[in-house]
Amino acid sequence: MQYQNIFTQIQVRGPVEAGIPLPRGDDERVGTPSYNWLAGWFGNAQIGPIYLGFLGTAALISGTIWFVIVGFNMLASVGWDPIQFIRQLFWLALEPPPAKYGLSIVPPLNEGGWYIISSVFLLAAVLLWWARIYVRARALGLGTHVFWAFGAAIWLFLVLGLFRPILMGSWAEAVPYGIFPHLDWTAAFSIRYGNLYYNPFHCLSIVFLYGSVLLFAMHGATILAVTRYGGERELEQITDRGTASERAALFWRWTMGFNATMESIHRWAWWFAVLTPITGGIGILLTGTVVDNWYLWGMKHGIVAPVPDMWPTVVDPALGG
Ligand code: 07D
Repeated sequence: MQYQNIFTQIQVRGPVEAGIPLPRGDDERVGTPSYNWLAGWFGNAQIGPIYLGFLGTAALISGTIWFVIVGFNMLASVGWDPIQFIRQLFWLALEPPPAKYGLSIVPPLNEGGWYIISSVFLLAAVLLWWARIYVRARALGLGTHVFWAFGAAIWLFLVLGLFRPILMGSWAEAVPYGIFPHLDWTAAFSIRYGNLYYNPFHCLSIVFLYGSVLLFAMHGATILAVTRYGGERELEQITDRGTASERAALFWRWTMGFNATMESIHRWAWWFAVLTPITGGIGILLTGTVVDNWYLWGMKHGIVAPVPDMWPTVVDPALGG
């Protein structure tokens, strides 16, 4: 007999699982559950039922309105030509209002008005979904860790699109909606403020981003490596001896002299993940408000070496008349 654990690629086709009963009879799960072979490749083969409820439905509707407004503005920008819409999709954008409108919430529709309207729906969608995560976790008797982690991402989202533009006095500071345009925005932002690499909070954010990647790779690889001993049943194994978990822990202790525990590795991962956008948001909020040029800031604080005094003084040709 070969040992089969629940961490296998075998797709079990038993009776569908309906989920635990919900309190106060608020069971609004919809959809008839079914099995999908492709879904089983990536996760659980069972699809549905899904709980939508008020918050979920409102979030999806609001998010769809944002998406459609952005899409139609892009379509309008190519003269309503569907072929050009597809061809140029990655370059198209719905831009925020120009700086001359400041923080006005009613600029002309085709000069950022649609951007403001769509942003209200995006904000509502994200916040409604955030509330949904809290309510669902509570209803299922879970902790609220996912809610707080999503809150960390929302912090950066709000800094980029709401808090910083307000502090700077203009919606023009916000990020455009579009694939390449939002990348161009990050590049222009970095250049405008003297190279974001010298922003210590951007540094920290990258540390936590890459750190998250490293921790996730280490943990994922460790669990895969001990799956033949049932390593995915992490919680049951925390206190047991001779289990997959203990072997996994010993691998790391004997490799690098120290090991996380089955519980602590998940706290490490959670903190690294949430600190990525938390430190990132601080860095963006300081940019243009407190610090105007991160390169010069770095020079002032001894991070950037001063330019050596070895070149003749260059006079700006534009001043020559
Ligand atoms: C963006 C916010 C939360 C998102 C939410 C979702 C929707 C709906 C719609 C599905 C991710 C909202 C929902 C929009 C979706 C549909 C239909 C979280 C976000 C709630 N950088 N950089 C970071 C690196 C450079 C720049 C963070 C690396 C250049 C700017 C991260 C490099 C320049 C900003 C990071 C590098 C530059 C950042 C993001 C290398 C020019 C930010 C963390 C190797 C390109 C952001 C402090 C994150 C930030 C940010 C990494 C280079 C600009 C660590 C690895 C020098 C302007 N950069 N970067 O979790 O926080 O994002 O900066 O070169 O604003 Mg950077």
